[in-house]
Amino acid sequence: MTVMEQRGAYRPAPPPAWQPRTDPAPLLPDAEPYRVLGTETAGKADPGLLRRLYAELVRGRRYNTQATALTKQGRLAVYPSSTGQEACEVAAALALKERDWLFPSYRDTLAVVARGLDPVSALTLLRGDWHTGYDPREHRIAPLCTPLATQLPHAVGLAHAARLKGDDVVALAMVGDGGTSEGDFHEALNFAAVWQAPVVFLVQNNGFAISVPLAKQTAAPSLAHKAVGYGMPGRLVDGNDAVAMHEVLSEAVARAREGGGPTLVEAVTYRMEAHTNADDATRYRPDAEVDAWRDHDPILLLERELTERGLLDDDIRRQAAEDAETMAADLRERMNQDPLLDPMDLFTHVYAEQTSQLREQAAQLRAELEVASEEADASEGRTR
Ligand SMILES: Cc1ncc(C[n+]2csc(CCOP(=O)(O)OP(=O)(O)O)c2C)c(N)n1
Ligand SMILES: [Mg+2]
Repeated sequence: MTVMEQRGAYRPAPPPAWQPRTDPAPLLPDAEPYRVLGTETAGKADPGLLRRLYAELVRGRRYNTQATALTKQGRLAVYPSSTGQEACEVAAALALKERDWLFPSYRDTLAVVARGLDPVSALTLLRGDWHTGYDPREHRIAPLCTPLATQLPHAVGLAHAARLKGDDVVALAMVGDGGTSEGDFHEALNFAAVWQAPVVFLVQNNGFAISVPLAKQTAAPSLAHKAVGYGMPGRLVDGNDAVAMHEVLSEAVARAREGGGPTLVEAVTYRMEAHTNADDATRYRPDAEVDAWRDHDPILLLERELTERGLLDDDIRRQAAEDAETMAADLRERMNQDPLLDPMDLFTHVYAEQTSQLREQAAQLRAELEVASEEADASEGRTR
């Protein structure tokens, strides 16, 4: 008799009264994105924080326009602008303490700069260099990650390890709406919840994964709802409301630090520019949709609040604009210098010990570089 023929062998015993393992109700996100700006609670926000956020948003926007200009001048290979998403970027950086870790995606240059990294170093990878441009350990910022969502399990691993060692460290990992369809997203959230790791997952739902709109990405009620399936709280926030973002992320970081486990935060925002300078967004979305979001611009929302409370005068505006301009001028100037790159570095850190294939490829490149340099010498009349 086969196993399948043993009828009854697989028949489950009558179930005991079933109970959910966790009450899902407290994990559910709000029905509407959480907002502070434009509501009564905004009046309670600390003026110092509002001004700090304002200065950072203005600086961030200027960084985006400057970096985009550098792509046109051939100084940057590619730039994924976060214009329109500055509130998410800045809030992510400000919610963390120095000892915490940030795990950014390729779109999160602003978060990295707002955390204090040199604006030029933050562009090293996008400039076409092989390495990340900074020491992740020194700054506690993982490399800007191009493969979607692979930074998420790394963040969980780091946070879990820190907890095992007794280090009071939280990891905040950033990912896009498209990235939530990756297996790595699932694995990271599952491990984080099972281990109660001190991690905050920030999904910036900017409406698109290149040309794919959210409706074609998921049938979930919201991306924040996905949290419930893993057993962690989901928070739905207006991603253009810098104060709401700062509050929700700070709360999630504090909860993680106190041993309360991970949180999934979905920031509802909009990608105002194309996916990168190499993309033409007019081919897949109407201008009217983009224009509708201009009234909900993160800088505009904050300016309204500051003005209403008498916290924004011409001097403060001018000062923020001037600081942003100084940063942009410095970025422009330093990015206009040719970087000193040794193409042979490509092979240096791939493996601790080079494989025979790598040695072969390195030898081939060395020979090609030698020929190129001889030809350059010959054409300029130099003798060797
Ligand atoms: C594993 C993997 N698959 C595919 C890609 C190609 N790719 C680069 S960006 C992108 C869209 C990602 O969209 P989203 O996660 O919403 O982030 P956004 O660009 O909107 O910030 C895709 C599919 C990739 N980088 N990595
Ligand atoms: Mg997206």
